[in-house]
Amino acid sequence: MLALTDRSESDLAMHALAQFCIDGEPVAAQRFRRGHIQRSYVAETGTHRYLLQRLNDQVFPELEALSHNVAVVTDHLAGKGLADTAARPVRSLGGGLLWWQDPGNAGAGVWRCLHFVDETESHDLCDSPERAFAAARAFGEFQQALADLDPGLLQPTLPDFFDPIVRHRQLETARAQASSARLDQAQSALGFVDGNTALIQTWEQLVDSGSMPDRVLHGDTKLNNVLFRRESVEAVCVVDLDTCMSGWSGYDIGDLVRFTAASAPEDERDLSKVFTDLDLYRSLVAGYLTGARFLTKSEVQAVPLSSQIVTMTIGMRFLADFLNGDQYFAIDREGQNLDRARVQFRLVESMQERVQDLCDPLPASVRAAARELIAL
Ligand code: GN1
Ligand code: MG
Repeated sequence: MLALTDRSESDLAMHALAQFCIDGEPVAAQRFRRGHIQRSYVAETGTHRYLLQRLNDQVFPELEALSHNVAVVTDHLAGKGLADTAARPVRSLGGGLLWWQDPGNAGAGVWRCLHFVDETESHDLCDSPERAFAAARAFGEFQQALADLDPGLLQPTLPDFFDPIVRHRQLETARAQASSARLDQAQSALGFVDGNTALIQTWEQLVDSGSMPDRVLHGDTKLNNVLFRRESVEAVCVVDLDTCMSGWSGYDIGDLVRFTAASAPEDERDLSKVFTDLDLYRSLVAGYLTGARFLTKSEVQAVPLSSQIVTMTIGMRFLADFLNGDQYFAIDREGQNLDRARVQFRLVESMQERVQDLCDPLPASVRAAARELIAL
């Protein structure tokens, strides 16, 4: 028998699986490459499959708060008979917590277990307007189901996570501390941010106007956080509740547009391939408004602005991380975070080129106000 510290991480995943309320005995686990933050494994017993995640406690030092938020959200869904709207967490043995840590071996990590949703697949690129519609409706319905949940019940696990002003400030700090080699490489990306601070100010004015209520957000509405029935455009459920927190509803639709209407992968190197696809955008807006029926007029009219500001914000986060030496987002190659940032800025530019078209899919009653908002 190997000492825990000698085990490979997939053995640790199997060991961790046995600490949760599962059906059967763990028999195998293998790495499942998804996301930039947590490390995931698919682990099986003879009869069931589970998703085991080794939690990144650098990013989420408040594990109780993270677990609390997931429990509040999934319990709320279950209370409405909607437990299958999101991937279901499995409680640990004894403690009933949604995570487990070996008390005798802190180096073996902190683990979480979820039911694996069989016969599904995820997509990194959107292949049709139908898929865009289905993904957006799934996230809209998720928000709808949580619209009567008091956002104050969720803890701010990642303070200021969605705030473009704070993200801009963090980028400036990273710029001030970066090596000259990285600064040189990042020059044009930084120039884009410097030339677009008006966008951040517009967002600030909107929030200051007090018209944006606090909502429970999913907070990471990428297309690949929706599971689709295999070889179909049927959305089965949403996954990754790590960033469920209180925030501005526009964040979720904005992130959805950023990722799902993009013509190319998040880290595409050839920027000539990158643009925001307006057909996909139209389907996203239609799907989202079909699902999220609670939205006020002010929130709906902010959709085009949200799409730009969230894309800009995540671009600033990638860029800050590149300048900081890639400490936050996992990378497979040098320069990947800079490429990710450049793609986001190219997407913002592409939205700005067609800025009035972004208002067309909105209901006629808010179109004029939406145009005014982006013209600010
Ligand atoms: C991270 O790890 P993943 O892919 O679930 C990040 C999101 C970013 C996203 C960009 C906790 O999500 O905020 O939008 O990368 N999650 C966290 O792809 O920072
Ligand atoms: Mg995530």
